[in-house]
Amino acid sequence: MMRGNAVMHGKTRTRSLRRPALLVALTLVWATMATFTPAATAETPPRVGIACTTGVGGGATSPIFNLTTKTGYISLPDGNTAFMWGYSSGFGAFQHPGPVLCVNAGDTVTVILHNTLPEAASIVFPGQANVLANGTPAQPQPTGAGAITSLTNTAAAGGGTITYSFLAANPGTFLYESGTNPEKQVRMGLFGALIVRPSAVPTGGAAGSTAGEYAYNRADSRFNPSEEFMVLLSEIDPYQHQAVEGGKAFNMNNYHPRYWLINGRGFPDSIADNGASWLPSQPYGALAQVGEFDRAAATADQPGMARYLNVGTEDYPFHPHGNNGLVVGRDGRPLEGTGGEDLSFEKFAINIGPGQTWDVIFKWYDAEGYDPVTNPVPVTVPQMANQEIGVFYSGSPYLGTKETLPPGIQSVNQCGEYYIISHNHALFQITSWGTNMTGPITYMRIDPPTPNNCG
Ligand SMILES: [Cu+2]
Repeated sequence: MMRGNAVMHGKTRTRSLRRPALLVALTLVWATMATFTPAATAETPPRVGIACTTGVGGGATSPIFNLTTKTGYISLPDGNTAFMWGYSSGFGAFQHPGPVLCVNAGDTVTVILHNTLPEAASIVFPGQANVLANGTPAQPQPTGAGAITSLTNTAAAGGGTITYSFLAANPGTFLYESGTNPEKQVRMGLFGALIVRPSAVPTGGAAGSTAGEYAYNRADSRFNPSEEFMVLLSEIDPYQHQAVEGGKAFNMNNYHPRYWLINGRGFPDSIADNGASWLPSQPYGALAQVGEFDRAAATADQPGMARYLNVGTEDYPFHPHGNNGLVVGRDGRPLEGTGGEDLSFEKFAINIGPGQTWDVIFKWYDAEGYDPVTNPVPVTVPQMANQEIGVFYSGSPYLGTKETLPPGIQSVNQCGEYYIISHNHALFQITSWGTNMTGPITYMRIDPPTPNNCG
C-alpha cells in the first residue's frame, strides 16, 4: 500500500485530478481502506463542517466561555486508546480537542478557566493582544531565579479558576492552548481553535451577503458558510501520555510522536459525522462535503473554506487532492500588502508549520464536463471484474451516476458522489504507531448538482 501510495503521488503532481478516470482509481484504492458507515441521524451541531461553540451571557459583543480542564481517553485507529487532558466546554465531559470558540471581530471575549488537573494550567491566545488575567495584563510567571513557570497567569491545581479577557480585534483563525509546561500540557491535549469572524460585510462586499460569509475584512474572502471546515492537526507520543497518566516524569529528549490526528481523530473516524456516537470524547469530524461549484453562477455560488491549524511540533505537509486552494490568510492575518493589495496565492500542498494557521478557499468543478453520452471519459474504464471496488464507489466515473455493482459488493455511495482523499503528505505521519493509512486522512466529498438523490 505504501508503494501504491507513492506511485499515486507521482501522478497527482503532474496530472489534473479533475479527471474522473483518476478519481475512479483514487476512490477504488483509498476507499478500500475504510469500513466506515455514515451515521443515520443528524446531530444538533452540523453533521459536517465546523461545529462552533458560542459564548453565553455578557451581551451580544461580550461573549463569555467557561472552559474546564478534564482528563479522559480518546480512541485511536489501531484500537489503542490514549489518556488525555482537555478543555471541556462549560463544565461538560472531557472532549478532544477543546471546543471551537467562535466570536466576532470587535467582541470583548471572556474565557473563564476552571482547572481540575493536579498541576497549575492556563490558556494563551496567540494572535490576541492585551490579554487580561483577572483584570490585569496577563504575563509570564517568573520563578524569581531567572526562569519562568508559565507563559501566562495560571489557574491553581485542583480547582483553581482564572478569567482571561481580550478584544478580538481582527478576523482570522487562531489557536488557543496551554501556556504552562506547554511541552507537556499542549501535547496532552490542552488546545483548541478560536475563529474570529468579521463584524460587518467588508467594503465592496456583495449586496445581500452577511459578515459570516467572509474570512476577513476583504470582499474577495467570501465563502459558502455551509462549506466551512476545520483541519486541526496534532500528534501524540503514547509514552508521554502513559507517563502522565501514571504520574511519572517524562524526558522530552525521548519525545517521539507515534500518532497524528485531524480534529482529534484518526482515519477512518475522521470522516465520521460530528458527534458520532462511538467517539463520545472526539466530537469533531473532518469530512469536507461540498457541492460541485457552479461556474455559470459565479455571483451566486461561493467556494468552500478550510481553516488549517497545526498544534504539533512538526511541519505537516497536508494536501487536499482534487484542486489547488487559494490561501487567503495565515496566522489570523489576511494575505494583503500595505495598501490592501491582494497577496493570496494558489497552493496544492498546505505546508503548515507548528503553531501556524492557514485559511484556504477552494472550489471543485468538473473541468472537463464529462458526460456518459455527450462527452464520455476518453479512456477505457475497466470491466467491473477487473476493478477493486471500494465501499465509497458509485460504480460509475460520472458524477451523479450510480451503476449496479457486482453481487456481494457493499457500497455506501448515496447518489453518485465523488470522494477525494485529503491527507498529510508526510507518509510517516499518516500512521498510527505503524498502522499505515490511518492518522490525518480525510475525504472531500463532492455531491452532484442539485436536484440530486443525496438525501
Ligand atoms: Cu496525496
